[in-house]
Order: sequence, then structure tokens, then C-alpha cells
Amino acid sequence: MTQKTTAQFTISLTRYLDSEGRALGPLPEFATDITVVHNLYRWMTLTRTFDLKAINLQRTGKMGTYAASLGQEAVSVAIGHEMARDDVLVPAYREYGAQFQRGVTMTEILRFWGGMETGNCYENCPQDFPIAVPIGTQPLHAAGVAAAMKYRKQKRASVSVCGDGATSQGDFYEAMNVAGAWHLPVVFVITNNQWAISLSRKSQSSAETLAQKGIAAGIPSFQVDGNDIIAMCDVMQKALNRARSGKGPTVIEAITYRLHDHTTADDAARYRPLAEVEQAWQAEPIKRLRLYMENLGIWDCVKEASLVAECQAEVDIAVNAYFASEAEPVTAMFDYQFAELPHHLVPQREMAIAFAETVSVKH
Ligand SMILES: Cc1ncc(C[n+]2csc(CCOP(=O)(O)OP(=O)(O)O)c2C)c(N)n1
Ligand SMILES: [Mg+2]
Repeated sequence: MTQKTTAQFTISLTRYLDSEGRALGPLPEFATDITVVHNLYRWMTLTRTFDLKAINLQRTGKMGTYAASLGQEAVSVAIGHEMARDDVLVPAYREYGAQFQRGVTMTEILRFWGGMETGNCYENCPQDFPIAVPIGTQPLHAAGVAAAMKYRKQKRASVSVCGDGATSQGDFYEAMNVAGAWHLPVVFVITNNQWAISLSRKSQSSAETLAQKGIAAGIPSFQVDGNDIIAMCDVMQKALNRARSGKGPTVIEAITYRLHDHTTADDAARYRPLAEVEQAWQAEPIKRLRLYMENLGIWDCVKEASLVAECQAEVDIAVNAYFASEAEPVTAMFDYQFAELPHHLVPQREMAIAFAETVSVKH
């Protein structure tokens, strides 16, 4: 018998800043451009301000269930920052930081979570996909979009975002395979926030990394510190350039932490230890970039206060526009699902109309 190693793989982890915002080595050029750094910080702060307001709207009965992006802002802000106008984003449901930069309005997001599907019909970026709650759909959809781009010989890329839990879905592996086999211009971002509702990352898969799932399909695959926006932007930029220049797909596993409950319908305190969450707060991305800027001497508490006020004012305007927008009629949930309403839903539609007349539906 003979035995030899026929293939070997490694997975690297990219990180530029430690959790105190100190550079661990030479930084990419954009990290020393004050305008770029301020801009990244502003988008993360705006996203968090929006997030906290949206949670409050749900808690006070003014909006439906909401999925927060708390703690994951660097992942989505980096995605939005690096994508080009005519790339296509295929998001899951925590990618507000990317969506805002793509032109999705905060009011549209509030309308969506307020139960108005029209909120998913983006006026400023109609080619981006809507928020999709079905887990693991995004990679395959993004692969399809990338196949169309390649067929049309366009220098564009699609970006899929899904969670650690989504990587267990069959669709995820199909997407990896077709993207690898056809060298599609797609970037698969796995937001590994350590939890899929109450299932921990460790219980989710025995694979050492989630990135290695791309290796099986012949795709260059990496881990990145998803709480380090400099690292996130750097790997995103490289992956998008690869895609747009015909070099094929990339898988990026962004290591981060979901600091909030899964959604406002969840209570994470029932399944994860407080100590773990407290530790994760130490590594959160906004504090890290703020410390980096303070170390550089380009940020102080006066600038911070003025940014926070500016973001709050922007969010208030969006919330007021949401309050002023017309609620969807109760029939909407029946009317746009089927070409022809199945007969068993006809009486339910009538019941819904009768019920709506007895209550004032307000948001
Ligand atoms: C196909 C499908 N199965 C199950 C669900 C129910 N579900 C909603 S969120 C979720 C967990 C997803 O975890 P992960 O992919 O890690 O994303 P995260 O919520 O952590 O961002 C599940 C199982 C769903 N929405 N879609
Ligand atoms: Mg998760």
C-alpha cells in the first residue's frame, strides 16, 4: 500500500485591530484616510442608532417583530462600503448597515418590519434583493444573479449574506458547488454570530471553521474578524475585485457576535450565559473603531456627541415618515401570495376583513 497527501488546505484569519483599537501591524492604506474612517464610523453609529430605535418601536407596539444587527454592524457596513453601485446585494435580515449605503431608506426597513411588504420594494436600488427570512436562500439566489452577470459578460458581482446556521442548509452547499464549478462572480459572506436562535455555533457543525465549507467546492475561503471593520473592508474589497475581474467566487466567514436576542420575539437569556454576552461586548466593533480614532487623535467626545445627535435626528425623521405612511390593508397578505386565491383561504380573507373593521389597525 502507498499513501500520500493529495491535497492540503489552510484557513487564515484576518485581523488588523485588537479590541482596544490598536494596530496589530501595518494597516491597509484606506485605514489611514481620515475621511474613510469617519465615514465607516458614521455608518456604524447610524445603524446602531436605528437598531435601538427599531427595538423600542417593537417594544411599544408600534412595529412588528424586528431582527437586530447589534454587534454585527462592522460586517454589514463593510459590505455596503465596498460594493459598487451596480453590484447586487442578496441580504438576509440583519444587513441594514449595507442596505442604507445601497440607498435603502430607514423608512422602507421600518415599513417592512411593520408588516408592509412594500417596504421591501426599494426605490433607490431596485436590483438589490429584498430581506429574505427563509434561511439559506441567499447563497443560491446570489449564485443565480452572478450566473446572469457572467452570461452577460458584465464586470459586476453579487454578494450573498447568510448566517452560521444557514451553512447547514442543503441550498448552501448547492450554491458553493455551482459557484465554484462555474467560477461565478459572487462573494458569499457567512455572518458567524455564534448563534442560530438557541443553537450554538459549536452544536451547529463539527467543522472547525465554516469557511472551509467553501474549500470543498474549490472556492478560496477565509475567516475574518467581523468586529474589525478595517479587516472586513480589506477582505471584502479583495473578494469583490476578484469577482469583478473574472477570478471567481470567495467565501468570507466573518466572526462576530449577536449581542441582542435573535429577534424581538426571543429571549436569549434563557439559553446563553450572561458572562458570554458581557465578554462579547468587550470586542464589539463600534468601540473598537472609536478607540482607534481616539488613538490617532482624530476623535473626541465633542465629535461623538455631535455625531450621535445627528444620527438620532436622521432616525427620527425616518420614524416620523413611517408613522405617516399608510398601513397596508389586511387583505394584502392574501392578495399578493397567489395568482388565484386557494378556495380554503377565501373565507379566511372575509374573516380578516370583518375583524379589521372591529379594530383600528394602527402603527
Ligand atoms: C428555511 C428556514 N428554516 C427555518 C427557519 C427558522 N429560523 C429563522 S432564523 C433561524 C436561525 C438562523 O440562524 P443563522 O443562520 O445563524 O442566522 P442569524 O439569525 O444568527 O443571523 C431559523 C432556524 C427559517 N426562517 N427558514
Ligand atoms: Mg447566526
